[in-house]
Amino acid sequence: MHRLFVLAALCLFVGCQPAPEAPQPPAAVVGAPVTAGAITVEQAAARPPLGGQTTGAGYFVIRNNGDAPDRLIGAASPVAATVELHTHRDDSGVLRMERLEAVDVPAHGAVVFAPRGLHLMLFDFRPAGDAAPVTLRFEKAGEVVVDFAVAPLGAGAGAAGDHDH
Ligand SMILES: [Cu+2]
Repeated sequence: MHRLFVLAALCLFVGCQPAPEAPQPPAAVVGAPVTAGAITVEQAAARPPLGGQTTGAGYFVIRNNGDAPDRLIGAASPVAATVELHTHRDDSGVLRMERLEAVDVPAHGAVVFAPRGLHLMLFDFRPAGDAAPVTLRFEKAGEVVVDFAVAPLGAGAGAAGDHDH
């Protein structure tokens, strides 16, 4: 009787009982959609710097599944010195880049970051391996960490005079 009690007490201390599970972050799947609040970011891909350059570009789709508009107000990455929001502007037939302070994401809408349009500009971009974590900062949804798939743009898409990003 006494002995049983001692054994049971011992069990509590040495872990006969299943220990409470330490929370594990979900395994990151590169390029998989990431959701925070009403915002979902999907198809995230980053182009590494071309030969002799140090800047890369990031592309993705933002979906706002909510009833209120949100805004992308900044971005950062541990593998880039600076990350800026850029767009391209047609300046008398010449595509020029322009830095944006923020990008509106309408309620129940989507915004596409794609070559020759909106893009993330990653300065001094040094991705390690085939994924680069980038934190996108939204006014309402807060910070969303997305693993960008790092790959040069497909041969077909990059061939037609898609010079820089
Ligand atoms: Cu740019």
